[in-house]
Amino acid sequence: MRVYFLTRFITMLTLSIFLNQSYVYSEVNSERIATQKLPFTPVVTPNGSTMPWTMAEDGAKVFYITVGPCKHEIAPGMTINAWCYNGQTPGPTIEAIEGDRVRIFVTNKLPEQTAVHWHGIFLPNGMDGVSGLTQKGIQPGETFKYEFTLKQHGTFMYHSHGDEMVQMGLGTMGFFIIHPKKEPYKIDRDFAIFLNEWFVEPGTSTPNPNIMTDFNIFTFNSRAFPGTAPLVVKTGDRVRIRFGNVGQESHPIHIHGLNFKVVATDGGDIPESAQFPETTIVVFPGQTRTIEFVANTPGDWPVHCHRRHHPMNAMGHEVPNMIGVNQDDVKDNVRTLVPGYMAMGENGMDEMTQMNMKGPENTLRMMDGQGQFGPIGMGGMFTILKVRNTNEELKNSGWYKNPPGTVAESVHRDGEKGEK
Ligand SMILES: [Cu+2]
Repeated sequence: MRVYFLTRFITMLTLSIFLNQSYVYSEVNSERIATQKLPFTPVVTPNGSTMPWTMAEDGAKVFYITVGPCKHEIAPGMTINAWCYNGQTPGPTIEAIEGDRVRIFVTNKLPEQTAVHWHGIFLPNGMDGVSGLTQKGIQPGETFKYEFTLKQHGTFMYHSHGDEMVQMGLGTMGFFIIHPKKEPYKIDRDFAIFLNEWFVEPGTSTPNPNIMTDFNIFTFNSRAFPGTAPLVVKTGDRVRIRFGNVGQESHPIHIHGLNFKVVATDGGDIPESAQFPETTIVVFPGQTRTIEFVANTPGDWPVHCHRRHHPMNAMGHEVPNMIGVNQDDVKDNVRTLVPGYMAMGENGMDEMTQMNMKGPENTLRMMDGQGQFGPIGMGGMFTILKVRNTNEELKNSGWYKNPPGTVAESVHRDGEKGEK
């Protein structure tokens, strides 16, 4: 039976205001959003959106995907020419329920052929979305129909399978989440985060997909800090985060202040007896990893990739190592040619953050973001898990108000406070 409720839309709208995210329903207007009484907690794709669907007469859930070029903001101050699903990278998250029949129309507005692969999903071979092998390529201007019944649950992905280097390298990826018919336990907050890396020559705006190893922009849902939306949860919430990766690199994602369990991969659920506590989960290309934890301790906790260059923005790879090198003489000599020249890197790169140095056009500073105690000195794959005690605090998700006496501070060596 067809059931249309506005609840889902209102929930998404509330969440979007809550997390300062924009939800774009490009193909279907809000009155046509088809929802049903949800047997699950809806997934939030920070900085992204959920794909709307309609129900066909025969009960199939119908989704429309248009793949084509789009402008995408990595963070304020940097916009790239990407290839997107429904105008977004990652594409809107598809959510369905085990047992659903899905019918997905894919229209190609790229300048070359494509196909969409449904990563990890059990389906008839001809629906697998590999151009040339399992279907004809979708030519520019053509629309193809995919249709299959969902026989499993978990965190899966959709991405192009045809000129992958260019198409995925420019952003064609998205989550395909299948909820079980009945959740074994309630999850309070459910987030989905795509990991990716790009190479954008400083001063330009089109990612270079030919790059094999030397990337310079690292993103959560195609956004770099300080452009990443925070994950806002309430103390005691049972939180799920789903990570996906179809990039070139592996990303060890670390969360401060808590430990979590890896509960599922794109291969299925991990039995409870095989789960173990972790603080970092490595997500390799072609994998999804789903973690769960209870947010026990209020605060502003970093969530970031632990590769040292990945919570950073564009940096020059030809920067010489000047750590510990006295550059006073160099500085004076260069100043005769370039007035006001400053020698950098002698004491680390943090001074770049402190001095608010400006780089080339359309290029993010290497590290950025201002916290309540000063510059945060991060970029790239970095966001903040904001755990709050009360609904009031959740609404005004500013900086965490630390209880008096619980913040590290400057003291005398003998332990007394004050000027040293
Ligand atoms: Cu990384």
